[in-house]
Amino acid sequence: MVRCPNAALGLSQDQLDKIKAEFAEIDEDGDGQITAEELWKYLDGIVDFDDVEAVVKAQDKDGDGSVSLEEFLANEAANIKAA
Ligand SMILES: [Ca+2]
Ligand SMILES: [Ca+2]
Repeated sequence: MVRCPNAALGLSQDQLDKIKAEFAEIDEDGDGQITAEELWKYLDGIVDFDDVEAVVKAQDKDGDGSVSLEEFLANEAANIKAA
């Protein structure tokens, strides 16, 4: 399991748990990486696959083609702060 980066992200334990649960739900094969395919399936195909791919690319900071829990957390934390 990844080390808890919540202090650095400024999230409460509650927010962190919710984000982790959401990540686990999207990560269908449980390998700790969200691919565009997994996110697209999670969204029930209601958006264009190209759009989902763009979202994954934007969140994929290390450029390995998928979103790790750390990348997902960083992105969600930014969203929460921006809200
Ligand atoms: Ca996965
Ligand atoms: Ca990545």
